[in-house]
Order: sequence, then structure tokens, then C-alpha cells
Amino acid sequence: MNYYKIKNLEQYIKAYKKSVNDPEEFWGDIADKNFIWYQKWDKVLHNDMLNGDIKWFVNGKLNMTRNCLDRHLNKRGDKTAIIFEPNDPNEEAQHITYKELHKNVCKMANVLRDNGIKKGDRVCIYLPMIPELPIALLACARVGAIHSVVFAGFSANSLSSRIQDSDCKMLITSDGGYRGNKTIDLKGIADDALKSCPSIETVLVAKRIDSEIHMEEGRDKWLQPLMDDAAEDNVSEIMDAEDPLFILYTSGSTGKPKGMVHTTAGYMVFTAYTFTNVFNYKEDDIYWCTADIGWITGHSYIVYGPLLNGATTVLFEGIPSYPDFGRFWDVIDKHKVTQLYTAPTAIRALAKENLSYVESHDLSSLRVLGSVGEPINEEAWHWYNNNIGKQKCPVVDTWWQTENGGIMISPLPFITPTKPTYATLPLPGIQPVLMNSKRNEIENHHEEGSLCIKFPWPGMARTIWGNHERYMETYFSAFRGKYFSGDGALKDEVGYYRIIGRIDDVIIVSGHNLGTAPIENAINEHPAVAESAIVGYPHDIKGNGLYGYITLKETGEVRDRDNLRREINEHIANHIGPIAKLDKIQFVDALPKTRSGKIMRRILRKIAAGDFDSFGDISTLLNPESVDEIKNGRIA
Ligand code: 7RM
Repeated sequence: MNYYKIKNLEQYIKAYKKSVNDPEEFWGDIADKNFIWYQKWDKVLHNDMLNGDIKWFVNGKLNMTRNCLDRHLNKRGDKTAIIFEPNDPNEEAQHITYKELHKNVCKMANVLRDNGIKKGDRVCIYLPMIPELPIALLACARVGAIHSVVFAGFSANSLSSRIQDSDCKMLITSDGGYRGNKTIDLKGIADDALKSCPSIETVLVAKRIDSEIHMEEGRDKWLQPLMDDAAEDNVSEIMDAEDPLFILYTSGSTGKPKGMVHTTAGYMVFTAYTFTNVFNYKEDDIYWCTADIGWITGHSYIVYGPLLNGATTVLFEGIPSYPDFGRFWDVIDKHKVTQLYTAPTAIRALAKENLSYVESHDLSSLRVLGSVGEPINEEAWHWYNNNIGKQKCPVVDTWWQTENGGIMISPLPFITPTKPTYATLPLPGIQPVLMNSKRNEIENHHEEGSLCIKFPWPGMARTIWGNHERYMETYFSAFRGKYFSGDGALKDEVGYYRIIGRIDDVIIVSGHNLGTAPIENAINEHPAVAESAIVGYPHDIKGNGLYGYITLKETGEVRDRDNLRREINEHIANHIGPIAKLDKIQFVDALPKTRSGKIMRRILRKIAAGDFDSFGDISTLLNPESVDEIKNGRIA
């Protein structure tokens, strides 16, 4: 293990060059030296970006769980694989060793087989952050079933449409879940969803909150008794390198969610490689990623990446604000966490609170800090660096997407420099390129363009479940032969990447293409502005008008709203051009955001258009109450 660890700048440069000059040898070598295979591949890469037909480790045979578990048993059998930190700090944490995890995964794999699950079947997993969740993922991988995890904050509607889209045969859920001082009725929501999911034959129910729930005769089974009775021996299924490992749904800018399909070998190699390098992983580390396994970050950097490396990974059931805003710092102190990987939205929320929440805990175990999910603003970066890392822990601003499988652009701690608001350099194997609107590669420094990747990498999603055309259309049609990320970025004078934000949110105003991100960035430069979101709305003359939702900084100073509107528009006119001036500006208390901190533009677009009927699913919002406030204050 760890033949693939980059130890210094020279090695990074060497690895990067090799990965570009001879990608097959580069990845083939990593795959060969760090994993166990039933059978090696015939060819490292089948590369047809024009048709979106990518295969890695062609004809290789393996099982993911043998790489995550079995092979660690000799050396690390008694090492903790998972530290489960419950929602309630007074409930004892669980330390699950590699041996125990292996045993439980084998048992659950047998339960799945006994309940009719075979290689290739889809299993939906709708669980809170409890040990059964990673065990369920791994049990699926062991028997060759394709898992589709649906975040336990999603509504019945979202759950059922995801189950339907991939024809899941089984659902694994729980009686409920804890979230701060609330409980969530997961089984009730699942029952609702299943009214329109005829493909589901069996529901396995884990017990977490001991609530009274309905058990459907002939369909629903308690998981624990089945686990108790299950055999401990399980022979893992032999999987092809390109057999799907999982489907994970990600929202598109329009239409229904896309079921991104990740396959076995490439995803394994890529998550393991990026984990060890981006987090400067060492054998005795206690690594904590605060994401939910319901998102890609949790799949890749709570479960697969860490376990492939034989690491100890923290599974946190709770939220940052419970029982108080010191919970993260308490968990770090308690378990002596060495790496913290979290999102800017959490950092900003915690930075607002009194510093005494931080200062009352010993954070000296920390070595590396990570950020993911959205651009991290300079203020939040410095707060994180100064108060959490005490300027001793490199802050890795990691750029990547559900579609990518793993981290694409990021500093490497202690090896390459960090720079606030920059994700900096591509990892070896990743070939980013910035494209301008004429579809040419941008050579100039500080010129914004579309962030594309011009060569395949092992972790890339291979298709959208049941809809390869949409995959082609979304990712491979804007720039011929290149993967288009949908993000805008620029490069500084030394080649560091700065991610600006989504650019697929383009609005055509009087025939001009306007990206919302650059306008928002301009608005945010106004000293009174905290955050902004721009959407288009139907306009008689211009085709589309621009509607801005703006939150203001809490300075206590009362400002004349009309004056502010004038100043903001003047600023936009100066920075982008008069064409980008906003037609309507609504000051709001908060923007509707998903739990990973992304603004839900879909809702803002509807409100701007005066269409209050169908907001679609707002159950994934962090702050659903913001919607009514915005609706009531709409500018007609
Ligand atoms: C991992 C994840 C993907 C989108 C992506 C970006 C944004 C993520 C960063 C970032 C700036 C970052 N997957 N994004 N990380 N923007 N800097 N470090 O979040 O599929 O849920 O989202 O998130 O816009 O396209 S995701």
C-alpha cells in the first residue's frame, strides 16, 4: 500500500508529467501496486471522449470490499475502521474494528442474498448516518448489487422518483433518525414513497429511534434479527472493472435528477489515490469528513477512499449546532481528529458564533483542513486557517463534482502551496483546460472561461442511468471531445485555478448571454452586500429581465433601500456593463439553500416569474422557511 503517495514537490511534478505523457502506464502502475484483483486488465484505458465511451482497466476482475476490508484483516484487523459519533454526545461512541466491519458486511451481504438480491440488482438505501449505512453500501458492493443512496433529508417524492428511475428491488431504511433535538420519521416517509414504487419487493428496517412504525406484512423486515441469524462467511462476487458500483442522483439545472453511474475499478483507484494524497494520510490518523453519505463527498471520502487505505474514518450522526455550536470542536478534541473535511457553508455558520466555542477545545491533533462544495470566500478561508488550523494546518480547497467521483483540483498539504479562494493545481491524472465562448483554449492569465477536462480519469461517471443521450448532451456536447464541468474558472499567473461558480445558469438578455455568477460576484463586492442570487424572468422587451435577490451584511446601519439599489446597479454597470443591470432587486433575509450550501435557483426563478404553484421538492432545503418570506416580498 501507499506506493502512490506523493512525498514532495519534485514527485508531484514528476507524477503529473508522467500522468499526461503516459496515462495508461501511470494509472496502470497505481492500480497494479495498490489493490488486489481476481484478474488483471487487458488494457488500462479505452478512450473515446467523442462518444462518451470510457472504460478503465478493461476486463479486470475484482471486488471492492476485498480491497476495503478483507485485505486489511491480517495487518489491521483490530484497528478501528469506523468511529461512530452519535447525535447525542452523551451516547457512547462506537469503535468498529476492521474485523467487526468485515463480519457485519459479510452478514448483511448474506441477508441481501437470502432476500433475493443478485449481481446487478439495484438497492435503494435511505438511512441516517448510523453504522448500518456504510455497512449497507459495502454489503451491496460485496454481492455486486448497485447501491443508490438517497439522502435521508429528501422527501417521499424525491425518494420515490429515484427508486422508480432505477427500478430498485429493495429499500434499506430505518424506523427514524436523530437530527439535533428532533427526530425524523424515515419509515413514514418511505411508506409514502413506496405507494408508487411497485419494483420494491423487500424493505429492510434498521432500528434507531425505537418509534412505533407500520410494518407492511410480506414486505417489511427488521434488519437486526436477520443479521443475528446470518452466517459470517461470505464469498464476494467477482465483478468486472466496469460493472456499476453505484448510482447517485444529482440535480440538474432543469428537469429530473440525473442518476450518475460510477463503475467499480476506476472509482476504487481514483478515490483511494486522491484520499491518501489530498489529506496527507498517515496510518495512525483519525480522519473526519462531516458530509452525509447521501452525497458524493460521503461516498468517496467517508466510506470508500478511507477504507481502501485502511484508515480510521469518523461517522458523525449529528449537526454542527447541537447541543451547541461547539460540537465540531468537541468531536475533534474527543477523538483527536487529524483531518477535518467540511463545507464553506458550515465554516461560515460556525464563524458567526462566539470564538469561545472554539477556544474551549483542544484542536492540536489537527494536521490538515479541507473544504468542498462551493467556492470558499476569503473571509471564511482565513477564519478556518487562523482559528481552527492555528495557521499550522494547510487548508485544501478541493474542487470536484458528483460526476467526477473524486477530487480533481486541490493543493497537496505540505507539498504544493495554498492560496485563499484558489483550488490551485490539478491532481496527477487530471488535465483541466479553460475554454472561451469561441470554443478556443484560453491562454491568458486571469481570463475567465468554462472549466473542461480534456482527458479521461478513472473516477469519472460513465453514463446517466438509463439515459446516455442526456449524459452526452450535458457533459460532452458543449466542447467537442472534452468533458464540460458547468463551472467557470480562471488561472492566475502561476497556473493556479480559481473556481468562480456555475456558468450553466446563463440568461439571455436582449440577445446577450449573461452568466449569473459574474454578476453576483460584482454585486457581492458592494460593501453592504452579504450574498446575492440572480435569476432571469420573462420580460416583454428584453426577452429576459434580471431579478436579484440580495442579503445584506448585519452592520446595524440603516440604509435607504432605493439608494442601495442605485449603487448596486451602478457597480454592475461599471464592472460588467449596463446590460447586466438588474431590473428588480429584492432584499431578503436569507436565500434558499440546500444542505450543502447551494442556492436553489429553481425556486427563485419561479418566484421571480410570479409562479407560486409548483416549487417542486423543497424538502432538501436547509431553510425552507426562507421561501415564504421571499414569496411575500416579491417585486411585481
Ligand atoms: C463535491 C461536490 C459540484 C459543484 C461544482 C462546483 C461546486 C464543489 C468546490 C466548488 C468551488 C470548490 N459535488 N464546488 N467544490 N466550487 N470550489 N472547492 O460538491 O456534485 O454536489 O457539486 O459544487 O460548482 O460543480 S456536487
